[in-house]
Amino acid sequence: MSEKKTSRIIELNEDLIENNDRLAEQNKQLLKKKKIRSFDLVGAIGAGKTAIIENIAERIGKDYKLFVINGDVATRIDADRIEKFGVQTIQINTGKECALNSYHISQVLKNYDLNEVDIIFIENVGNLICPSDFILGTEKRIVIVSITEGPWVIRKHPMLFKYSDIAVINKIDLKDVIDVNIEDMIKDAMEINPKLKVFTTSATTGENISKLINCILN
Ligand SMILES: Nc1nc2c(ncn2[C@@H]2O[C@H](COP(=O)(O)OP(=O)(O)OP(=O)(O)O)[C@@H](O)[C@H]2O)c(=O)[nH]1
Ligand SMILES: [Mg+2]
Repeated sequence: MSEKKTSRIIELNEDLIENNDRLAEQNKQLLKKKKIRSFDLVGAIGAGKTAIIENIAERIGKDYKLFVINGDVATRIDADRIEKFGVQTIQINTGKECALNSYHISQVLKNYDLNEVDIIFIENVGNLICPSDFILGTEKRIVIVSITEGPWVIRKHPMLFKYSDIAVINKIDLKDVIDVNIEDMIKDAMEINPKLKVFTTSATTGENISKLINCILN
């Protein structure tokens, strides 16, 4: 590829990220104005993002009005799962894109009546790489991995851990059948970002989910 072409691609990417950041800031201000708390959940395919939101909906859905945005390449399987808990959802299908961006969220904020909403959870497309470039304007970001992704998953994907506020290591109910040292995974996360609040959970048994919810609500 010629030098000229390469630099044009880099410029375009920078523009894309700058525009995304600008719109994310607008989303943040709007959410603040409406007094809506907001969290985006990022993580690998199948790490348990939807399962954790299901747990949260079950436990606090009666006390808080929740609104969930589910991002997936295709289908509305996740949104349907969450709606079973009486929570309003929007499923965004990104097609060829591997992450949600702040434009997707701005469209939801613009087109839906969120006046009664207390907390928005945004489940990003299952992917440990793409979402790191595209902030959405939420108050906090939660990165979710599970022990079945192998002991090195955190070290191999430092960016999302660097830019998240809370980290969840899920599926700890499988610790006796998976050869992984959970303490080492916690250490890996803390080394990348010492400010991270790290939780080890099981969305299946519910272990430590209430601790995670306390952290989210406080
Ligand atoms: N054993 C066990 N299974 C879990 C746990 N959490 C989720 N699962 C299972 O893992 C599979 C994937 O869970 P999901 O919640 O769909 O994962 P996800 O991160 O939302 O996946 P995508 O949206 O496809 O990226 C499902 O079969 C869940 O039942 C857990 O803590 N322990
Ligand atoms: Mg999901």
